[in-house]
Amino acid sequence: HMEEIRKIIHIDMDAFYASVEQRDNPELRGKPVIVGGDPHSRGVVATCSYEARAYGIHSAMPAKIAQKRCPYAIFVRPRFDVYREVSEQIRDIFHRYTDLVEPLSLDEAFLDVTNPKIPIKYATTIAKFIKRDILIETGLSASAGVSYNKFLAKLASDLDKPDGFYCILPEDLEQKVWPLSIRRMMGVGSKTAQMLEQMGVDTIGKLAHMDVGLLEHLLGKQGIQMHELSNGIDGRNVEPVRESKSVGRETTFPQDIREQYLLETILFTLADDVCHTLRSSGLKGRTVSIKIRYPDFHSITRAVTLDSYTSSFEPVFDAVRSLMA
Ligand code: TTP
Repeated sequence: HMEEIRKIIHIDMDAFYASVEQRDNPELRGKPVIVGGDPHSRGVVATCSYEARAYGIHSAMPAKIAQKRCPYAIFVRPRFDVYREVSEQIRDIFHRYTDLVEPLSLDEAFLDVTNPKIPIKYATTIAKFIKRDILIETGLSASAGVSYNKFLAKLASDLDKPDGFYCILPEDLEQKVWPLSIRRMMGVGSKTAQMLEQMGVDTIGKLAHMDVGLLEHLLGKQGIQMHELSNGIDGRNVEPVRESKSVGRETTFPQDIREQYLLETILFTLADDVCHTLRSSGLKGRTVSIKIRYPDFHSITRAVTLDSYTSSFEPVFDAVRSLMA
């Protein structure tokens, strides 16, 4: 029998942290605002206002570089409590329309409105209601993407930012999606993108027309999935309660640390913290990974999968230590 066509909405707040700061402090409105760490030490940009983006500033950029690009930018520290509050407000709004809500982060969620709580015929109408509710109740703007699967809904919410509204129907794939850069695809990292671009595959459309066997040969299972996504096929459901997949801790030092024993001491504390969290939440994990960031801000990760699930310090720290070595 034919599968019912689903109606999926993806909502993403615009320049989330920065918009909250501009909302709460009128002096910041209309100005380049950077939320994040200190440019005089090793702060990183969490996000920035659209005014700051005009200078080429973006998330994860060292604050020092951001300040060079825009000396008049205003730096503010994040206020996570306020962001969490707004996050709860928007989640309450989502739940007026459906309980099939899958939050991806504080400011972003998928909604399945195939059978909404309120009898509204069009998903596009619901998306507009949600945007309106968010604006009236939080004073903030969001972008909405509407489509028939998660991949396309998320893609859509990004195509008309800020205050965006974009809908992709099955018949729109060729015209609206295929001309887009493969870099817009979720799950395509810059290395994969580079490799594909070198083969001349720079758009989602070209990816859709690639031989799936070749893609599998190049990228394994991920290649098959990318081929499906680019052809508008994505069976993933909106999953209302997401179990946490990982527990982690990280820290940034005020000065570079190179001495292995010092790094081990710090990893010891971080690993101990992680194991405490695991135990107090009744969780266990099997894959241990570490991330190291170098003075030039490039980072590497290494992971190992243990034979069994654990929340005990010893096997975790053993793994951490050999990964660092
Ligand atoms: P995003 O939704 O990725 O970005 P954004 O809301 O700031 O801007 P856009 O309008 O382009 O969607 O991230 C949401 C929040 O998460 C962001 O406001 C700050 C935080 N964040 C970080 O702290 N570090 C990061 O590297 C990123 C990408 C986001």
